[in-house]
Amino acid sequence: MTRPINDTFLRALMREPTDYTPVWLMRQAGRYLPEYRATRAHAGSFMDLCHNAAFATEVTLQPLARFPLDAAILFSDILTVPDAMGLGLSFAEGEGPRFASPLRTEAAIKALEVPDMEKLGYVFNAVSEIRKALKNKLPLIGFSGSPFTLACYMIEGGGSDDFRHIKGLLFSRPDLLHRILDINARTVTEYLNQQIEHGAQAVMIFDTWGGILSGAAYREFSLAYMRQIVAGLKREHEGERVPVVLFTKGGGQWLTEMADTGCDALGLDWTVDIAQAYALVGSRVGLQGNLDPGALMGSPEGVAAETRRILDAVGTRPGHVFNLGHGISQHAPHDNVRVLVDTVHSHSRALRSS
Ligand code: 1CP
Repeated sequence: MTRPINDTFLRALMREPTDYTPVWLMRQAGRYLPEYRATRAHAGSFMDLCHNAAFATEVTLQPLARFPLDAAILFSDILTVPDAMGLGLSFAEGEGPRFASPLRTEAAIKALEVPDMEKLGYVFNAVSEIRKALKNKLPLIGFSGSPFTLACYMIEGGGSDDFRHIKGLLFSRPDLLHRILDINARTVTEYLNQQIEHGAQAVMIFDTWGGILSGAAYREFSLAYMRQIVAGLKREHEGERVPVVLFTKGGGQWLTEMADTGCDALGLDWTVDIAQAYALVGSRVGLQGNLDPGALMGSPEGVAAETRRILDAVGTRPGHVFNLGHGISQHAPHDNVRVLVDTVHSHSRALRSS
């Protein structure tokens, strides 16, 4: 009913045949684009961009105006969720995110609650505005952080090199970490369902830090809660399937278990051999990835060769969405991004016709 005119991305996630391999890039709207830096300078802080639906829409559309990408992703951040829980998010200039009130005491953890979704109303407004602006040309991806990845920021109070606070809690008071994760999982389920209600046509769960865990801890503290979310998501909206993509950076060892959660597709980081991933789970889920983002720092010829290598490994099997293995660097040259997108489209068409 409301299928986008270009539905290649949705079809590939569902492992349906496509004329070519669709492509989008994690963090495709961001600082590598001069037009993003201009809007950001005009809007003020990064969160000012997120709070204002007009700015969020403008920034979401910028990479699509420049490159023939096959999907749009909501411009927002995973940290909107702990901000709505009252942890006090700020972005210091030139530094990463900071929380004024990280979860460091039992009392703070016991006081944590699922926030009123009205506090995240600005995100849902942005979803509605972006859908309108896309005029059904391309599908819109909604997203959230995983319960564990959100907990990393909530407990550490920002980015971390060693994750010592969350690991300390995990190995001394796992009951308290489970309380946080349960609240995060219930919040993320509602948050993603609201994004779907407002028009997100696929959703992705970013588990950026699940890969810092042992296999046993990953199953207990990250995967179990993503499984709970997948089970609670609205999988159909306006008569169309809404695919769910799970991405654990560093999760290459756990692809089979990730596929068992009932998700539709898995994101792969660049350390995974995509042909092996196909052999393991490619008959059950779509696969999204997995160019090393560092390849964009090389020559255009190198970008094209590395892109073709991944496409050749997949061949003509359905179910592949091309992406980077993690977010694009702010230093990536746009000419290389163009070569990447054009090579995905031309080489995947050539493979299908040979
Ligand atoms: O203008 C600026 O300075 C802000 C830079 C920036 C941007 C462009 C941040 C701060 N967030 C974003 C947008 C963003 N974040 C998107 C937008 C959609 C897109 O175009 O893809 C998405 C999907 C995210 C998700 C996100 N934020 C993740 C998960 C994915 C990943 O990259 O691993 C994580 C871990 C964050 C936290 C975050 N937000 C921003 C920064 C610099 C960070 C990393 C902090 C750290 O750990 O050091």
